[in-house]
Amino acid sequence: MRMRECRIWDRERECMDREALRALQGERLCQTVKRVYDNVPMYRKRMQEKGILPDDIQSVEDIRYLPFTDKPDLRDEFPYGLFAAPKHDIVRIQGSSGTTGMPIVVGYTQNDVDVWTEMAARSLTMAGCGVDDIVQVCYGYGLFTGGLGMHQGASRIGSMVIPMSSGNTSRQIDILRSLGTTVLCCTPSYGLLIAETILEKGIDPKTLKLKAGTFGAEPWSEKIRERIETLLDIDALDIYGLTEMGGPGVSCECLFKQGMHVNEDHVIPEIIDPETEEPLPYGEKGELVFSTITKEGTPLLRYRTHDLCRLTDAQCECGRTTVRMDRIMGRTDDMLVIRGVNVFPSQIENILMSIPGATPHFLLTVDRVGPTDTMEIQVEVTNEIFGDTVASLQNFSKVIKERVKSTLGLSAVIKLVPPKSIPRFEGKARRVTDLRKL
Ligand code: DLL
Repeated sequence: MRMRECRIWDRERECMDREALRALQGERLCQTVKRVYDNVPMYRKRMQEKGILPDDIQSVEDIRYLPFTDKPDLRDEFPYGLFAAPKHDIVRIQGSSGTTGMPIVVGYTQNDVDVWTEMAARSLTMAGCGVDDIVQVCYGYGLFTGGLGMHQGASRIGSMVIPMSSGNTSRQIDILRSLGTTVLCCTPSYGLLIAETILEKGIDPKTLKLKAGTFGAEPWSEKIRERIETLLDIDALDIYGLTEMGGPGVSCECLFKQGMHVNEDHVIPEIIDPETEEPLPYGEKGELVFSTITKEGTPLLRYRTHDLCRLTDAQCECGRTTVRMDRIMGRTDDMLVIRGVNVFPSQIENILMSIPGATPHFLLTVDRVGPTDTMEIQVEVTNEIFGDTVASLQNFSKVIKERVKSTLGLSAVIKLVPPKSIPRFEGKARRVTDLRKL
């Protein structure tokens, strides 16, 4: 840590006595269970199938009796099936990729937006952010929660916000220099690209005002942290979140960098064995599961994130009492995070199936060139397409490229390959090669 004051946004909540916190969680969990039982047919049915009534849930320990929720549930109930508040109380929709082409969406009441804003404000405060800071938000603004989430959090603190959104690195750097940005918010790979471009441009980082960055939305490593911190002379902190839980700020690192503090007064984290679904004790690696306990719009019980992680309740030196989570160690499913965008191989299959002449046989190679993720898709095409002129083939790959771009928001190199050239799999198809070394 660069000898800076360790600020806390909401001392009363973030440093709460753990017994009192457990009691508060229990109370809020009971309210949430009642809310979903009364308002969400899927939860009522699942609880009835398990033979549980809302009154059977009395404390946070009883969470283990509740049913799980998973991404396909959000897709099956798309768009409004899981809403637990009347539509006229919903003031915001955010969303992300589902496992097929269909996005998942969650609804926020004004209170949900406020809670999410508080969580982001807490996170930025962990990075030392205050009213005098200038926060450059280079996450995308839109259905993705990164841009708006960090924007709202910084505004709540009273910092000066620069809503840059992602892309156009040269312009990002011009703004960062000329406006004197002190806190950067983006994916770690974009943070690294900005840092390396600053160096390439011959700018001395010491002449910049930057002091910290909160980087998240994709996995990264201590090596990348060290590189960003060294190149920019800042504190680089990990921030975690997911659309289904509200967005960025579900947890974030403080300046001690010993894991991300989970905002346990709003979500209850659990680690389960992904196979047996049994809860695991603190310290053991397993799948991270969250229950929302203050959400009104789309409350979710025991949501399986498919992120592999570990929790600890050891006291942190910063004074916060909340449970901390390790860096995300991998996934239990095939979801990839490419340039901060969640990508399921099944989405690519769906795209290809929708283009006559393309087949569902493809191989996806993800790599990292410098700090930037690259994506190449080899697509097997039919005889008719493959026998066509070079110009037609170029045109055909352009169609696929554009469809990938418009569906995933990502550019890919498309390589067309002859019929039957891509291996067929008898077991689980292995369509993805991830060459990135984090
Ligand atoms: O990525 C929200 C976010 C925005 C978090 C900005 C942090 C900063 P989704 O698009 O729904 O939401 O993706 C959620 O991204 O389940 C993880 O697999 C991955 N992820 C998010 N943060 C981290 C992180 C946003 N710090 C999915 N480390 C999650 C590793 C992360 N993976």
